[in-house]
Amino acid sequence: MSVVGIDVGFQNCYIAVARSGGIETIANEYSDRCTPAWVSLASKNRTIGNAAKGQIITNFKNTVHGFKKFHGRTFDDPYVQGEKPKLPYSLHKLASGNTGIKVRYLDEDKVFTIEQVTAMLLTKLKETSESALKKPVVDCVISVPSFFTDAERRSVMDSTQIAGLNCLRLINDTTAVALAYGIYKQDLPTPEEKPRNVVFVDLGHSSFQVSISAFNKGKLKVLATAFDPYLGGRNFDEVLVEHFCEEFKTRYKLNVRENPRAILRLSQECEKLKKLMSANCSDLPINIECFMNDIDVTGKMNRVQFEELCATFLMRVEAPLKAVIEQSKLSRDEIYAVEVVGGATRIPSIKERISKFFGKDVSTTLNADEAVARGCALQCAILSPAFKVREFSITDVVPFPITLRWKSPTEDGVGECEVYSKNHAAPFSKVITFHKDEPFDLEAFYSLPQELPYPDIRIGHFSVQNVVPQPDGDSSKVKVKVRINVHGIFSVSSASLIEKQKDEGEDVQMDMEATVQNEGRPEDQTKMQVDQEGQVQGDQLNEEASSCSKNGVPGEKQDPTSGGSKPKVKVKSTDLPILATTIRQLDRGVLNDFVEYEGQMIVQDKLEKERNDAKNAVEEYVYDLRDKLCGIYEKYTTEEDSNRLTLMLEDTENWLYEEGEDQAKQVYVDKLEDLKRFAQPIHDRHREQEDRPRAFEEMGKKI
Ligand code: ATP
Ligand code: K
Ligand code: MG
Repeated sequence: MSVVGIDVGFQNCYIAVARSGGIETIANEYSDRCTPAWVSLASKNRTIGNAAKGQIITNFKNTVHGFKKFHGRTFDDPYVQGEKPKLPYSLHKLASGNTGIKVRYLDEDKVFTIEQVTAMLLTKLKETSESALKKPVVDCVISVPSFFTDAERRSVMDSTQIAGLNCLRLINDTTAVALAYGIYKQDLPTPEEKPRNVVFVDLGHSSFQVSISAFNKGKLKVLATAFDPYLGGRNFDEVLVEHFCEEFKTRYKLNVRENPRAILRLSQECEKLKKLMSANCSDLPINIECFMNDIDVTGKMNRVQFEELCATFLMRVEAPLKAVIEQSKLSRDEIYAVEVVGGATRIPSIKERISKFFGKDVSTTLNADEAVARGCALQCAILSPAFKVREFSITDVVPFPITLRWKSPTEDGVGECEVYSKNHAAPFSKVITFHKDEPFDLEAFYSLPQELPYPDIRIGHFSVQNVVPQPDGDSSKVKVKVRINVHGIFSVSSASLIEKQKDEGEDVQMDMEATVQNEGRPEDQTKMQVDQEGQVQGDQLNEEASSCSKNGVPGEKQDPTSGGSKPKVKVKSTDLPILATTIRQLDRGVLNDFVEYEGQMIVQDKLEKERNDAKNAVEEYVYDLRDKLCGIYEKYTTEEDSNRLTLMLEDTENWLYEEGEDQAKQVYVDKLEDLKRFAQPIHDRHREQEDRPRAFEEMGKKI
């Protein structure tokens, strides 16, 4: 069983794994611990991560990045529409209304869903983990922004499945950081003492997240989260790009906006400049050679100018800080520390603002880039029976309040109940009691549209089926269980019909196991496994009877078993099927096709890699042999042979650039064999000579 934590960032991904020595962040094949969230599609294969980023200038139309926030969003979503003109690749409206990505792949026009694109990235991260751990990786924990809605989380879960991963938990970025902070702390207050309250701030490339967690020995409880889903390092890059576009227009008469390649190069340079400005106050240069129309451009900027240009974005830092402290109901002097992570918190002005707001220096004790991944790996280790780790329980929160609505015989025709308030503990199950005499529908939606990061408030539609009246004609009591699972995803997880029966003495055990006809969602399986094994310590999977039905539907009966004097009634409970339709959800059949297709693409990439390796082997052999012919092999070959071989090498080299450029693997293998066969006698003669003096030496020693 693998223990792997993955931080899938908008720009940068990190992987942490558990090995015998503890949790460590691992490097990819470029010895880089950061794998860029880039995927490049081409006529023969895909390249993912560092190599994909290298394709941006040459293959920009098919090199996909900045896609993380297309999860769970429709093509018409204002954010998606706002991004569209800024992207070098094309977006496409899928039949479902969801956002697709249109590229050329294997010389065909292809539209990939966002789930597939993220799955490609996950495939790469999976492979990187596998080569580090030297074993197959399936189980993992993956981070998502705390403000991700159900649709976004379900979409990410689908990606994990396409990539062949079993995600044990989707954990919120700032919660992962809190875990990485708390688990090794030896001096946390005991459970009886007042908790230690710590603020966690994560400013990444695309978003800003803040949370406050209360720590006691062995546990953390998130008190509140707040965010600006649209504030991140990229905003600062964009301001710089805008500035230099204007400047280059006046100074060089260049219309940079019209040239996607130029924009991409300028963005890269602006990001570098931004980072340099975090460490320097003085004027810093930006130089790009042959920028457009063979013109070299230069410019400069200093930190003061930068802060002026970015003032509106810098100002946005405060609102989430304010929101989080208000929601936590703590005063600022009850905050023990403010821990900052995420690349963009390195901007001095951001740190200053955070520190000014809380009236204390910010702490940077955690690794700003790797803390999220480490937290994910720690959570995975806690969930894994294969790994011993200190017990640590995590209680997270619900970011957006959730309401259930149903038809009711009241005046306005609807009953409504807010089942999860903002910052309600999660994961969490509740049981709601209804009194119904026929099947009924429950509509789940987010109660506060203004808080959501996108306009669609719907979560899903749940039909509770097979509801019948009691034999005496009364309506039946229906217990509906709703829950927010470990991934932070809402569902109506089960329902049962409670039948009154004549008193026969004893109470019948209530059977709470219901069938959910929702095509076996993977997270349910995971969750169940987690429940059974009792691995999630203190994850509040409590049942809590809600008084919704009483308040929401006047005239409905009180629960007969909840009265003061217990009436002698025997109850029988029957599971009711639930038909669930969650919005923007990939069809399960389609998902299975994607799993298969991802497998095919992996094979294709592997074959292409082997083909390239075979080609490279020919090329290397040519260079190597040519060197040797004028060097160590010179003595062992006749001039005639040497000339023939040199000619052969020259031919092969030319061939590699011409018709040999793009051949099947076997063609290269055969070519290499031909060369080797011809050169073998020379090689052998050289070996023989080399070995002879050594043999004499050996003999000499013996004598
Ligand atoms: P998100 O969390 O939004 O999904 P991410 O996790 O990919 O994104 P990070 O890796 O935390 O983002 O941060 C990347 C951002 O941090 C980029 O905008 C990058 O330019 C910025 N950044 C990194 N180092 C510095 C620095 N020294 N000064 C300023 N900005 C920096
Ligand atoms: K990251
Ligand atoms: Mg991040």
